[in-house]
Amino acid sequence: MDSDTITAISTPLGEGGIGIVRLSGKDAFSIVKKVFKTKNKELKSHKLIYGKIVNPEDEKIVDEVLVSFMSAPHTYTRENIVEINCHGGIVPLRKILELCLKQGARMAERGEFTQRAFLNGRIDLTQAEAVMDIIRAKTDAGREIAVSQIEGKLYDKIKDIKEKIVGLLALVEVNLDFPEEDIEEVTVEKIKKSTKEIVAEIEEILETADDGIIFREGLKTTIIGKPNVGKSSLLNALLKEQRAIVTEIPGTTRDILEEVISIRGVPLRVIDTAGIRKTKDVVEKIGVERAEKAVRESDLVLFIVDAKVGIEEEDRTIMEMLKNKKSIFIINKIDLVDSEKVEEIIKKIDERPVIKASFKYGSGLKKLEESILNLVFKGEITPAESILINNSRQKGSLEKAKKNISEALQGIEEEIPLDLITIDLRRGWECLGEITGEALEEGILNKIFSEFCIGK
Ligand SMILES: Nc1nc2c(ncn2[C@@H]2O[C@H](COP(=O)(O)OP(=O)(O)OP(=O)(O)O)[C@@H](O)[C@H]2O)c(=O)[nH]1
Ligand SMILES: [Mg+2]
Repeated sequence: MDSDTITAISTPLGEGGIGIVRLSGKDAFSIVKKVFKTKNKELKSHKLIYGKIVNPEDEKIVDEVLVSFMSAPHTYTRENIVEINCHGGIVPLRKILELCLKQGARMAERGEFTQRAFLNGRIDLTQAEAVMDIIRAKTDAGREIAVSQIEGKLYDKIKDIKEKIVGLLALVEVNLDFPEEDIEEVTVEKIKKSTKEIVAEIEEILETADDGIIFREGLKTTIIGKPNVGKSSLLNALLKEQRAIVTEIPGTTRDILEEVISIRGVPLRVIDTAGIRKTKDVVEKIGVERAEKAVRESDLVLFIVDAKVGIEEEDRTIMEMLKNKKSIFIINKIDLVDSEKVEEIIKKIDERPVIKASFKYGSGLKKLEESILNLVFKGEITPAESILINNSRQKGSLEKAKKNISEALQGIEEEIPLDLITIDLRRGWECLGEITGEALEEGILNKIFSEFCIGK
């Protein structure tokens, strides 16, 4: 356990009513006492105390503040914590941070406060990850899943499965110690049954994992098409604001533009791209390359053609790009043509959902939203309360656990000696420990926490 005292500015840098400098560690109190002047005789724990931060070198007042001293262990990190509430400007915050550093604190790494909460055993890794998920939640459903993880819903479930595996291992031991015929038959049946149950329980959690990941990370959705078909008009219509520049000049959008929207609580990271065409213009060319890259990396593609122009050479190239992608085909500007022309275009495309739209006038949006949800959730959005897992790391470890325990099950069915089966069971147990963080190496843990924000 690190015993030094860390500090950081915990509020976003910018102008705000209040800004907070936070410290955690055994010297947090003594460091702040050197720079904090108050008329209060007693610095009661978990109370806000009014006073001033004063530079000990020149006795000048830095800012008027409210300070809370929080004694271990009932704190976020389980260490002594001090939070200095000053005025929310970059200069006072930096000055106070600097004073704390001069008095012996060390600059905190990203996520280091939460990492200490984890290392000191106050929370497990799923709860630590959920802290960041709340901060970064894109929709209310995403927040709800994170809150249930902070409450320990996933942790409890994993702990429960791990205990069942321990029970299983004990059963196997009994069988190995008393190998008389009759006991063996009974216990082998029992072992088989509970191994099956464990695999089923893991499968059940995995079922909603992909939906959980979408709620946390957002569905990466790229709008693509030739220049001038109405891509930016679609982005604006989804956002209900004039975010992207729309003009009648083909090649208006030069770079990719990303915005988050929510469709019935499902966050979509919608990317507007430069129109795909062969071009000699250097800037536009880079834009086209970025558009192609965005398509490769996206979960869903919205492919637009102009009803008046129909399908051309470039559209076929795009369709080729979309072969193994979830995509929706959109015929836009239907206000400019008659329905026969639209039907003609539909005949020329392969199967995929088709939407007829006129984004300039807001029509086709409802159908498009439905079509997106159908494609991603097969019609039914998983309710947030039934989702336990919401990130790829957790999913990966759970899949490994499932694989090991399924191998154990197969071994039992093939009547492989039971002592060999315990190896797979133990491995499965370890994979579950990766989810809660007990069985992870320091390097991996550091990497996870380095993705947190500063001051958390
Ligand atoms: N009539 C009609 N015009 C539309 C519709 N949607 C977009 N437009 C017009 O088509 C032109 C191009 O629209 P944009 O949204 O800028 O098209 P884009 O695909 O983003 O174009 P680039 O950025 O150049 O690739 C603008 O003049 C829009 O007003 C529509 O549904 N009907
Ligand atoms: Mg555009």
